[in-house]
Amino acid sequence: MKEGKEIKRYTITAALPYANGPKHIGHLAGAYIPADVYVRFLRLFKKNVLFVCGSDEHGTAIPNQALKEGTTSTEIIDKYHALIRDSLYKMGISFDVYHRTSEPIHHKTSQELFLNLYNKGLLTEETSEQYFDPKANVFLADRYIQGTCPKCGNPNAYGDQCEKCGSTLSPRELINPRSTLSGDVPVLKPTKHWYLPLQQYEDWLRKWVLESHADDWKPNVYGQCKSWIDAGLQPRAMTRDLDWGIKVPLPNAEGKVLYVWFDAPIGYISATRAFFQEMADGKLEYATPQRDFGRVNSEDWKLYWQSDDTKLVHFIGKDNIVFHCIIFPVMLHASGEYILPDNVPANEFMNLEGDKMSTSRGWSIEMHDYLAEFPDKPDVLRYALLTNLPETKDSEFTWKDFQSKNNNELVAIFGNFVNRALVLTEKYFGDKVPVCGPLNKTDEGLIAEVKEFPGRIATAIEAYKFREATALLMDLARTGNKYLAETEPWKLVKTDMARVSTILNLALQVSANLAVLAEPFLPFSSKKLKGMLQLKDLQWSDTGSVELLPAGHVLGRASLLFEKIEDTVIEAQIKKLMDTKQPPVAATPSKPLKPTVSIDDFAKLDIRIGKVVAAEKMEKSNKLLKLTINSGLDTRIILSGIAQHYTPEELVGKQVTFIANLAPRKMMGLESQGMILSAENSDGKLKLLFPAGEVDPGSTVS
Ligand code: B3M
Ligand code: ZN
Repeated sequence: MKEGKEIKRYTITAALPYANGPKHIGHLAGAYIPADVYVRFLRLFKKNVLFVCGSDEHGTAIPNQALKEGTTSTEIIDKYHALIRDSLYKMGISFDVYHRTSEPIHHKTSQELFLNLYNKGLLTEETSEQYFDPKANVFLADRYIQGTCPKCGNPNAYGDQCEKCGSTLSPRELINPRSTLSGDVPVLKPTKHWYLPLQQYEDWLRKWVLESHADDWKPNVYGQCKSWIDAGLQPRAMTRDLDWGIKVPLPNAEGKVLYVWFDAPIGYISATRAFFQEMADGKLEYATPQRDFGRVNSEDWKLYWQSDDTKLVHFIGKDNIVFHCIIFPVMLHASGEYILPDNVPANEFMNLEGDKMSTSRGWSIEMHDYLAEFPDKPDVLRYALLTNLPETKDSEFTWKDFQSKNNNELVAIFGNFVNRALVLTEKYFGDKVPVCGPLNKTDEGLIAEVKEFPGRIATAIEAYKFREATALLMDLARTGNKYLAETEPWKLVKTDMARVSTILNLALQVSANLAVLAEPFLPFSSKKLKGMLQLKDLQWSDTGSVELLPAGHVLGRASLLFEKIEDTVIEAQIKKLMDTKQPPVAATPSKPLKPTVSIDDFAKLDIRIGKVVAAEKMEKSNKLLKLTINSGLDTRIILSGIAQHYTPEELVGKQVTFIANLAPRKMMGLESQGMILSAENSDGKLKLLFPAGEVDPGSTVS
C-alpha cells in the first residue's frame, strides 16, 4: 500500500497449511484465528476485504508422508486438504476462498512468475554439489534429509528447518546428515539450479523492512528480519530435483521442480485468481464468498494484488517469517508487478501442557479431534486461544485453563450477564424491550463506559493485539454484570417498576453491543445472541450506543449461551493426551533400506500361514522356542528366536506366518524347517505377524 493513500480494499492471507497431516490448535492460534478476527472486524465496517487461504500441496513433506502412510502423494493431499479445510471452516474461519496449490491455475501462475524473473535475467543458474541418496536415486532436498541441528543440537533437524529451535537451515549445514528415504549417509553430487540472488536486494530490504517498518511491525518479526539481513543474505535456490511439484518451465530442466517456498506464497495469488474466475463464471468450487462482492470480473484479482490502494496482510506463525518478509517480497518486488505486504503480524508458538506441540510425537490437539469431542463449542476454543495467543512470546495451552476460561469467563461473566438481562426481562415484561426512563448516576456511568468500548477494542485489533481486544470484550460483559449487581433490579420489582424497566433496558442495550462486538471473536455465540435479541444486522459503527433496541422491540427466546464444562470431561481429555504421547524419537532412524530385489526374487520365497500345534522352551537357550507347526503340507518343527517376547502357552493354537521353503538349518542340535515372521519395533520388541482372520493352514502369502 502506498503511504498516505486511502485504503480501497484488503487482501488478507493466512498461511497455507501443508496438506501432509491434520493441523493442531497451535496452528489456529498462530495464524487462522487472529486472521479471522481481523477479517470479520473489517467486514463489520463493510470494508472491501478478501480472505484467502488454501492447501500447500508441494514440497518434500508430501511424498515423505506418503512414504510413511504407504500411499501416494495424490492420496495424501486429497485426504488432508479436505480434512484441514473442513476443520477450519467448522472453527468459523471465514475464508472467501480456500484453494489448492495442486490446481492447474496455480501451476500456471507460479510458472509465469518464475519465467518473468528468468526472462529479466534476475535468476542465476548455478551448478553445485548437493546431497544425493544413491540407493533411492534422488537428491535429498529439504525434508528428505535429516541430521543434527548446528544451532541447538537437535538430532532430528530437517534439511530446511529445525523444528526444535525454529532455525532455517540448508542440508549442507546439518551435522551427520542422513537420508530419510534409506537412512543412509548421503553422497555429494553436482546438480544445476536457479537461484534468487537475495544479496542483490540487501539495500532495498534494509529500506523497505528495517527503515519503513521499524515502528509498525511486531518486534519479533522485525527482529528476525534484521538478524537475517545482518547475517548476510545468500543466493537461495528456487528449484529442486524432485518428481513432486511444479515443473520448472525451461528446456533442459528435466526432473526439476519449483522450490515449495517459491510456489506456496504464490498460492495466495492463484487462489485470488481462482476466486474471481469462479465468481465471474458463477461456478463456485473453491470460492465461498462471505459477503456480497457485487458484480465481478475475472481480472479483478489484479486489484487485490497489483493496485497500490490495496492493503495486504499476511497472518503466519514465526517459522514462516523469512519467507513472507524477505523471500516472497523480493520475488514480488523483482517481478515489478505486485504490491508488498503492509504487515506480517506473525505469532510465536503455543505449547501444550508444558511441552512443544507436535503431531508426529502425539503431543497435540488436532482441530478435527477437538471438533469431534466438542462439536458445539468452536467458540470456547476460539476464546481459550484468543486469551492466550502467543503474540509476543510462546504461550501455553492447558486443558485446565480451557475449562476455567469457559466456566469462569464465558459462563460466569458473559453468559451469566446476557442471560440475566434476558430472563429478567422475560419475567417482568414478557417478550418486549422495556422503556428506558430517567437516568441516574449509575446509568450514566454505564453509558459512558459502553461508549468507549468499540473504539478501544478497534484500536487493539488494528494494532494486531487480539489478546487485548478479547480481554476488552470480556470487560464489557463484566461492566454489564457489575451494573446488574449494583442496581439489583430483582429487589426493586415490588417498589419501583419504572426503575426496573430502565435498568433492564440498559442491560439489554449492553447485551446488543456485546452481540455485535463479539462477532469477530465468538461468531457462533454472537449469532445465537443476535437471535435471542432479534437484532438486525448491525455494523461496528452502530455500537457504543444504548439505543440499539427500541422500547417495545420484540425479543426472541432466551437460552444458555455457554455451558459449564465438568472436571470429568477435562480429565478425560488430559488422559487422552497422555495416552497418545509417543516416546521421544530415537536419534537413530529405522533400519536402512536394503537393496532393491526383483519381483522374481521375491516370488522365489514361499510364505505361508501355519497353525502352532505345540510350543516349548528349548533347553539351554533363553532365546529360542521350539514350535510344532501344522503347515498344511506337513507337520514341521521351526525354531524361532521369540522366547523373550512370547510364552509357549500364548502361541498354541495361533496362526503364524512363516517361510516354508527356507533351506533347513541346524540349531542347538535340532533342524529348523522354516522361519516364523515377526516385526521388530524400535525398542527391539518382536511382534509375530498373524493373519487378520482365520485361514486354512498352508494358505500362501503374497
Ligand atoms: N505450508 C508451512 C507451514 O505450514 C507452509 C506455509 C506456506 S504459506 C505460503 O508452516
Ligand atoms: Zn535447532
